[in-house]
Amino acid sequence: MREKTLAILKPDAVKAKHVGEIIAFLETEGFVILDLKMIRMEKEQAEGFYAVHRERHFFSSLIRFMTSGPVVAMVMERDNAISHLRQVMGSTDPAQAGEGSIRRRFATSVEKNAIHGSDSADSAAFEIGFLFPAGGPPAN
Ligand code: 3AN
Repeated sequence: MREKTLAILKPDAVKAKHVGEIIAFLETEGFVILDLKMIRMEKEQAEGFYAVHRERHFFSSLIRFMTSGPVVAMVMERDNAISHLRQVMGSTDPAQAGEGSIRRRFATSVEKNAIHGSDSADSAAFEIGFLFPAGGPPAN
């Protein structure tokens, strides 16, 4: 099924200059980039985005990390985009992430794990609307 998902290249990936390599890899995996922007998340924005994790022990650290530098947010489309992105990202913990996965290659810890990807259709709809409320660039 053709679907959309939301990816964020996190502050660690941007700082390490892995943006180009990660995007090139995602394109070779068949993802089409529909919208993309670099932003520095505000604290309130990051808290809203990660609201489902509010009660987790790592929440305040996660918010501090996600607001520590610019990130690249992207809306991407592909067949089974949500599950395929999760597959090519690899596990949250880079030590558990599969060979060749983005996190295995670029993450340095469970927190500084290079990329975020929506984990369900509901999260994808929420996250795309949250970061791209205007609904995408004009067609030409
Ligand atoms: P994923 O990003 O693989 O969906 P989640 O949704 O469990 O993982 O966690 C969201 C984010 O919170 C992760 N990408 C990571 O940056 C951070 N995180 C998750 N677990 C931990 C942890 N145990 N310690 C620190 N940060 C964590």
